[in-house]
Amino acid sequence: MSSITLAPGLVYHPDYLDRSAQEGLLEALRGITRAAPLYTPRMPRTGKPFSVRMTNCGRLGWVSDVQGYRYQPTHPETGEPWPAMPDRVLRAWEELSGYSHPPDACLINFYEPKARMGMHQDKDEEAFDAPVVSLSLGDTALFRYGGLDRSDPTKSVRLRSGDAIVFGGPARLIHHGIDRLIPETSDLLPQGGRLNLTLRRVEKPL
Ligand code: MD3
Ligand code: FE
Repeated sequence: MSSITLAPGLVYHPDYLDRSAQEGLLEALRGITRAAPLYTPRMPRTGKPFSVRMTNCGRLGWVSDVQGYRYQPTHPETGEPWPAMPDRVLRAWEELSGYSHPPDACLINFYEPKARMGMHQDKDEEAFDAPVVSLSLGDTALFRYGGLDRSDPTKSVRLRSGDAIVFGGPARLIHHGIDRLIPETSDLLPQGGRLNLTLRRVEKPL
């Protein structure tokens, strides 16, 4: 398995999932979204809707509404517990994270062709010693990342279907976002668009 270190703590694994693994994971995600439907998160305070729709699997899920950002054990609309993480997702964490405890949260982001995600830091977790592992499925995304300071220079990488990328150590708190999708770059999702899974350890291990 090839991997490329893009910056200290930032490791890119192109083609981590082969086509049959991508299809298997997509099937598992269809089951998850039947039990825990994609919902439209809203910005804290303003209530402005995100262009990305979201759901989660695992013990904790990241949610955003007018009240704020947080992790919670239930779906914000159905009130049900989040579905379990698929085995292939747990295996990706074991193979890529280098962290000795399992993930407790997996955020699933769904991008329609015009969706984007502005530059931000992920800092709603307690365990900053754990990396974040991202898996991409579907159309290629232009991913942008910078540094710890909002004004640090940025670089872009194209994240393709099956790619994994890991942010740990000094890269754990960098600014990052998705500028846009590149249309018709994958036939995995019949209607186009992109799914991204972010695997995390939110709570500190005992
Ligand atoms: C760098 N998602 O859900 S994945 C997010 O493609 C998020 O949906 C994007 O940013 C997406 O928070 C980017 C790559 C990623 C994920 C988590 C990170 C990069 C990260 C956490 C810390 C630093
Ligand atoms: Fe993020």
